[in-house]
Amino acid sequence: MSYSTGALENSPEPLVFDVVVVGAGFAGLYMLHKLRELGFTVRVLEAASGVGGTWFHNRYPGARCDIESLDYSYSFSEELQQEWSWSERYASQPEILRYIDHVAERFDLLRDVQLNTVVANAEFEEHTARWSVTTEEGERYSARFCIMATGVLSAAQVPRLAGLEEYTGRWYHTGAWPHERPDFTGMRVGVIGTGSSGTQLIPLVAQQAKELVVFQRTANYCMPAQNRPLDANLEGEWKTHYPERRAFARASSFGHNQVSNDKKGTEVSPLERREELERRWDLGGLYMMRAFKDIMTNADVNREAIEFVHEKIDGIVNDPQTAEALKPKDLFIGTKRLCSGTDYYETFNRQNVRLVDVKSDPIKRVTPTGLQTEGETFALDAIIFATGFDAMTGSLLRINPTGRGGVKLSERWADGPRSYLGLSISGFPNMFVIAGAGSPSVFSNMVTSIEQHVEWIATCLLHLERNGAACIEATPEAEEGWVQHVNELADKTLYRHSKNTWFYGANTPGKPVVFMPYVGGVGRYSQNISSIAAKNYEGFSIQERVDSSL
Ligand code: NA7
Repeated sequence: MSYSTGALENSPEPLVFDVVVVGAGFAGLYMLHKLRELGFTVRVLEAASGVGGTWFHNRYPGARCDIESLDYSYSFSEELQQEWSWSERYASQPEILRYIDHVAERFDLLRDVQLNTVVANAEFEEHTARWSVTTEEGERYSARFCIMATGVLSAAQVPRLAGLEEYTGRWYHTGAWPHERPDFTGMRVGVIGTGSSGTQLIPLVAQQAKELVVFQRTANYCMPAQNRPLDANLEGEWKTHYPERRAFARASSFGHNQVSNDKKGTEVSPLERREELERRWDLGGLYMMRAFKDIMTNADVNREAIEFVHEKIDGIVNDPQTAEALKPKDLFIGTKRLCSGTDYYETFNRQNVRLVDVKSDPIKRVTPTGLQTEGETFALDAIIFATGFDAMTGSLLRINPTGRGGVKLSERWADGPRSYLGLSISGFPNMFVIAGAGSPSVFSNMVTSIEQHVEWIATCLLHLERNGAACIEATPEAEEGWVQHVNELADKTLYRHSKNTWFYGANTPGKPVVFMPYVGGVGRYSQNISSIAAKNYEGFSIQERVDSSL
């Protein structure tokens, strides 16, 4: 292995590493740990002033994971999982960030993480077969491998609303929330967006604000999270059986231990279906997605779940007109990311909360003192954009790496993201993407999928080193085959009927509408990538090293 040492920090020469990792969230930190263990020199470049990625930035009130905390945690260290205790069934953002900070400290990761460093450019130099990475400050890095741990929900999107520059109140985006927590007490607040972030935030802001106006374009299904303090017996049981629990998650469809019903909705009686839906509502959060084996493939079964949730909304929300507006229309349940919240629908019974349907009365502009729809003007002291992200590809395209032949990723992806296994892109040798488009990613427990990718990439890099290889690159044919496979799987589901979602990139103006995640399941995906590695990296071309000094 060529152990290159970093050059002096102030040198005009590029700093030299085996690997540059972009991003210090769950993915980048574990990648660093794993590669360092194997003897590679690594530098992690992170734009933020702290580690944590998505969990560093999404500090809005109510921000919480929708996967149970015992599952949503690293499995790579038995000591770590034994010593850490979660306080709630679903961890809040501050607790997850404390956990990530703890991991960074415990494994002495920070010494190889460079914070406050925005990557401006990443370019593959064909003559050296190395990546040249440049930061906004003009620092240069040279590395054999460039690993993009840039996150899938990291590129926050504020809609381009006329008049926003002249707005005299305070405005925020949930995905770039300030560290000093804003206090909305006594204020008139507008929230735009009713996805996962909006539905988590709205009940808490409603408790503070004098008036809260929720601007809803598309109603979404919000399941009660049924969050509660973590049961000590449950934690004990998990800690005794962590290896089995983790193995189960890795072989499962979604990368966690949530129990899926292996019966199809069509196999059971209407009464049993109703009981199962009720049970899933009580289990809370994403459990509804696993109510029946065919809930995401059979329209009738899905519709029954929709009717069930509509009835729940009617039962909770006092004002029939508001209840009606909160019911998603023409949207199969789960095809837009299901929300998991606490007291979301109940919040609309408060006297200080009003729902405005901006599909029928669209937002026209921001005024200096509030917001104007086609039909009404709202005075607002603060506006919160819970308007989501340029998901899955946004953070990578903002860097817009350059591959072979000077081709930019934005050119390569002009018709939508294409990759082999969601890990590698043809024409971009020695570059890997963690949890990228084309992998289970957002359709899974992200930590499970991240660990799977990190371990696969680490094994691959070791393989290349041991075999004296200079470059690995997905072949165009393998990439084409994988893209087709990802699309074929998605086309068998109800997702194809709801293309107006971030899964398809439809929430980002100008983005090609292409289904991005792999829906085949974490276990199946894992078998795929392992067998590809075992077959000497089938679908990749591996080039010998010509000059051993490279
Ligand atoms: P989402 O799920 O993309 O939700 C964004 C919301 O903002 C959604 O309701 C959008 O309505 C709405 N939106 C976006 N732009 C506008 C404009 N211009 N006007 C009105 N409403 C708008 O983002 P989240 O942050 O809530 O969640 C992202 C993921 O993070 C989530 O799925 C979890 O995996 C964690 P639309 O539906 O587009 O009509």
